[in-house]
Amino acid sequence: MLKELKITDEPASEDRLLDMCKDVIQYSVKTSNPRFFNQLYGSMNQYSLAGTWLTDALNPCMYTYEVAPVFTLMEDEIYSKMLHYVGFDGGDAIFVPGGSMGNMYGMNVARYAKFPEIKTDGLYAVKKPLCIFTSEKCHYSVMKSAALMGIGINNIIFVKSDKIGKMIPDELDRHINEANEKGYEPFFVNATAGTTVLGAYDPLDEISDVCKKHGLWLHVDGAWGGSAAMSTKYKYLLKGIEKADSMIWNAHKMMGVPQQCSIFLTKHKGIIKDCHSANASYLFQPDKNYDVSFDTGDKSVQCGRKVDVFKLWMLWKKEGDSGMESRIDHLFMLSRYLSDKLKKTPGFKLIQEPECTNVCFWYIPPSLRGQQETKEWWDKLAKVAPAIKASMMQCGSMMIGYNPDGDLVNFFRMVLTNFDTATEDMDFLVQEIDRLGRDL
Ligand code: ABU
Repeated sequence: MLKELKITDEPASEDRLLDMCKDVIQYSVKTSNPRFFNQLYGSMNQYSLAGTWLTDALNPCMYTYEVAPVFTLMEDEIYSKMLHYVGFDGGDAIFVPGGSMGNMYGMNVARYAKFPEIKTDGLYAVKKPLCIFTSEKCHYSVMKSAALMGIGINNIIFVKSDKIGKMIPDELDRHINEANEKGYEPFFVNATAGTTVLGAYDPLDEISDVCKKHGLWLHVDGAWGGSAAMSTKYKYLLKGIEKADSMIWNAHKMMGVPQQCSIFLTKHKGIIKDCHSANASYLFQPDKNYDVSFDTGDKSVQCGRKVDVFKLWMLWKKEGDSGMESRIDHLFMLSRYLSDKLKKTPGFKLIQEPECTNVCFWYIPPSLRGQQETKEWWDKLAKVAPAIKASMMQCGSMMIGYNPDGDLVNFFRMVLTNFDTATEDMDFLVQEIDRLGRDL
């Protein structure tokens, strides 16, 4: 197939293209398989898929109401529902291409709120160096955003997390005081609702009190764990979210919508547009024959913006709020089922009780069981997850990610995002890891 990827002078026949499509399917990872646990997404819903196909067939662009009238109104409906779930009623929102961009929006809008002059005069408008705060377990996009926005990675102050990965609010308070004393200009705190690896939820209620005390913008990276807001049973994990200023929430993760589907939300109506607008007169003419407040293009840092709403709207409309809640609860149930099973099964060691739907654990092969946990032992254990992963990829039975984290050597990070996954798949996973790893 590789040599067929080359585009040459010769046109290809339709038959050849069809063969290529079959090859593409054969050699691609089937991320909607209920045993794909590798990443923070992976699911397929027929209504969402239909929404995607129809969107692409219509090929609209979201910048103006005149070319995307229905999808603009649909976005408004989705925004008001999501804003309501997190207590930002009356706020504002915009679809963005992924969680990383959403975190950058949070940082940019926060900076605009405190220093609007930076939009026109650049960073020189502020005399002191800007700084921001985030936990040591935050997503790496916080670093990318700080670099891109001219804040600088060295001006990110990383706040210590506790042993299960939650930011320590007293440490945040201490760092803010210290930064003020050193002559920095703090403006932004990023908290995480569902960290990428361990799935920890930062204590938003306490963090928001610290932010209020110091007059700082609180942004919540809920790209992964934000969907808990839809669950009566698990929304306690987001306690205090309504006191935050902004949030990113990825529907393509726990809500099971196809990639990409990310929504940046803020409780401050109007600020997204004020911060990003450039008033292109060829696109946003004020004298159109409709209410131009329906043109959303100037809220976005993009010009062309793909329609991401329809695939989400189709799923949500089909399921209703209650169906969406059951789907989220199902994933949480599976994570608790798996962690209980791992605790009872010889050779498995749970890293910590799951808060979100990530379940992190080591598999200890019989050759390493019952021994002293010396440095050499941990070095050997570090090689187990990569070896099992290689075998599972070879036989194609399932796909799970692994990684080290801080002092913890390579462990499996099981991620539950697919509503078609069942408890039987959890039983299979445990047996399969043991089958692939018992002779290591
Ligand atoms: N925010 C993207 C996370 C990628 C992953 O760990 O699956």
